[in-house]
Amino acid sequence: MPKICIVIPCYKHTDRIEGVIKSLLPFEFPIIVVDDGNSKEEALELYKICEDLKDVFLLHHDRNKGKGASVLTGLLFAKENRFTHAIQIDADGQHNTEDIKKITRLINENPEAVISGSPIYDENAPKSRVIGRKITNFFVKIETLSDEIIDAMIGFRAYPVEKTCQCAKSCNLKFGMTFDIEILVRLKWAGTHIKFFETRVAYPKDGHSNFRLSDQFKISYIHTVLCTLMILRLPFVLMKKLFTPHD
Ligand SMILES: Nc1nc2c(ncn2[C@@H]2O[C@H](COP(=O)(O)OP(=O)(O)OP(=O)(O)O)[C@@H](O)[C@H]2O)c(=O)[nH]1
Ligand SMILES: [Mg+2]
Repeated sequence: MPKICIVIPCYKHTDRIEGVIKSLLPFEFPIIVVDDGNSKEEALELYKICEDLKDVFLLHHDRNKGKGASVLTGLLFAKENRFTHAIQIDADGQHNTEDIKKITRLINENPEAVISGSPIYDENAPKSRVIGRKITNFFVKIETLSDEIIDAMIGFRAYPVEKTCQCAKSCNLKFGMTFDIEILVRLKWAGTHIKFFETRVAYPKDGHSNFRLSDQFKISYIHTVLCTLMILRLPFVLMKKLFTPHD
């Protein structure tokens, strides 16, 4: 029986996270909020939001470490507390929390898999981000030699905790905005299946994004690394394909 929790990385989204947490409470999953080195005022705000809520845990980074590091802090806490699955969701209210029901069903049906959103954007989604995602998803198909991964960037997904912590530990992962892409590719390389569900992603006009142009460069770098590793892995992948008996 899966034991599920929710992980919310939070940096500069204290104005939005309360609504996200409130909409998640009815699902009765413990919620782990990671304060990623926010300012004192924002950290205090987060503390006030979380303090009286049952089963809401607030973890701190003493400095800003990046989205991936925040997710991993949440995952390690989930592991220590024997959760089998952690649902990652952004703090900025862009994701449709109602879809937690779909995720829960998919976790129960596929306990070994990663369950990931396949985004349906609203009309406000910046063109640059939509195109950037398409490029990333194209490279991910090459890196994994598969079309199983429909979207590698969404921050709304469920991880099998043990396997994901092990995968993150065994490779020298980057922990910023490239984490979502890299962990998915590496989990796929490790033989993990990834199941997708369609989910709306909203871009409210007054929303705040931490995504910077520098993140786009870091994403290009991570694809260079992953493509190179793919080429190095290629002989082993082909050998495995050749020598695995088919029925
Ligand atoms: N960018 C960024 N986000 C962080 C960091 N630490 C935690 N986060 C959280 O990671 C999530 C994603 O951040 P966003 O800035 O919304 O990035 P995004 O959703 O990929 O980008 P948009 O599609 O433009 O919203 C949010 O919950 C942030 O609060 C950090 O150092 N940088
Ligand atoms: Mg966002």
